[in-house]
Amino acid sequence: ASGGTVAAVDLGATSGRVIVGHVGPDTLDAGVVARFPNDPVHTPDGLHWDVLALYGAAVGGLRDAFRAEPGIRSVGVDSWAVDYGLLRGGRLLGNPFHYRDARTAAGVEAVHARMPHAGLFARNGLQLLPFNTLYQLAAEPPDLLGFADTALLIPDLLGYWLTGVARAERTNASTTGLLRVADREWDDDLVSALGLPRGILPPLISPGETLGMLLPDVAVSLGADGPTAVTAVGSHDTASAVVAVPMRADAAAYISCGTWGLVGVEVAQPVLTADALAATFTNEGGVDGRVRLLRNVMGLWVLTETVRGWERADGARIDLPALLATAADVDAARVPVFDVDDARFLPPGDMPARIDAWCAEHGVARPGTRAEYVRSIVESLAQAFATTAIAAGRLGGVDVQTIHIVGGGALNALLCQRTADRAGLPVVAGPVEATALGNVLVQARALGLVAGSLEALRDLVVRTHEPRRFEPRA
Ligand code: LFR
Repeated sequence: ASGGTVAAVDLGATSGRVIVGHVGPDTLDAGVVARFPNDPVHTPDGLHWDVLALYGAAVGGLRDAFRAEPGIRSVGVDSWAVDYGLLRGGRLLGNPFHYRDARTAAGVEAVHARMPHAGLFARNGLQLLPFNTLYQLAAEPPDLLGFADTALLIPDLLGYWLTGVARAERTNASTTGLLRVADREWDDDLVSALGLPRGILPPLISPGETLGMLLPDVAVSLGADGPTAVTAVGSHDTASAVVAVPMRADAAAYISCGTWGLVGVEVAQPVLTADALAATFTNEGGVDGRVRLLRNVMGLWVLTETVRGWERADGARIDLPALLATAADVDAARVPVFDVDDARFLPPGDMPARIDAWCAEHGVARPGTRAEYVRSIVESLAQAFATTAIAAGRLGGVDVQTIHIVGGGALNALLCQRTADRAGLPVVAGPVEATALGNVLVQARALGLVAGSLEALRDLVVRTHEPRRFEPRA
């Protein structure tokens, strides 16, 4: 056979999609068959994901996929990282919390009282993000943790519902903070030092391994008429995205730009130096044991949350491309460049007011019009992207000659151009659906539809997806 078909479920923080991928030695295409919103829900106890709605929508999308392509032999699931469901006897014990929920602050304190961040970094290699799973678990009521028998990250939870097999996929498990950076196995000593129950952490599985076959009822409900596997992929969405960056890893930095801007380089070994710690970099687990040396930059969240607030105030939708076009006409020298990574921008809320407060504290004039706010956000993101991409190269020993931008941010021409300008380096934008393509590619390789290293997979992306290039301007 010269090609085959797989399905990918990709859940993002604002929307999810189901993709059908066709892969062969010279073919790689991914078509979105279903798109659905991911609307977090506020209840008095906090901010939650509606994980049953997400699973229902994923199943509905997979049904569409099987109807369109009866030949699908494998399904892979990826999502954002760190969040999890607790189960007992196979039953979900509550709605998973959203990582932007404020409850994690207490967890950070509790964990650092037992082990300061520098000690953690040496073991798990992670940037201090207050929502890393270990802090969330430390913020759970102890009786609830004691009652649970299993914790599953979001893609693992969906995989469990599809197959009945409970595993922790390694790239995503690396974001929990409980995996040793040295060998990517559960850090039993750390788990016990933090007083967390080791028994809730399931056995690990690596991308490319088979999680299991669809449960019979699920297969019937999806209309799958042949045996269909759920294949472990880089289930951390960023890990899948990095697979499909059409880069030469020894000469490029990447930005996976969606809700977050994940800015970094790919290296063979973790970088655990004092410099990396001070620069707040992370060493997340990549597909094929690669290391994603990157930093979480606040990303398009600041822009989308700003626009969401305006839409609520106006009671009407805003045309974002039109707004970006007016922002492109604003003189960049007139708008403030603020620190997008300031912790005040993490929770949902009034972004323009927070930008104003930041400007007041730093003695700079705040933006005036909506177009100026948008331009200020774009300039600030571009500055953070440029600085971080260059720092990533320095820390990782990569001679960065090109910056790749993949994900939804690749559609934002102003952001791509200003990142190129501020870095003094060319930006190569696309593919927009890198995460889905990375998910599809890892499944395809597991099925034998394509072969080789990540370099071979990236070469297929290069041959099938024309990027858009932005040269730096003075
Ligand atoms: C991007 C992402 C980031 C992770 C953040 C929270 O979608 O997965 O990599 O830090 O979401 O899970």
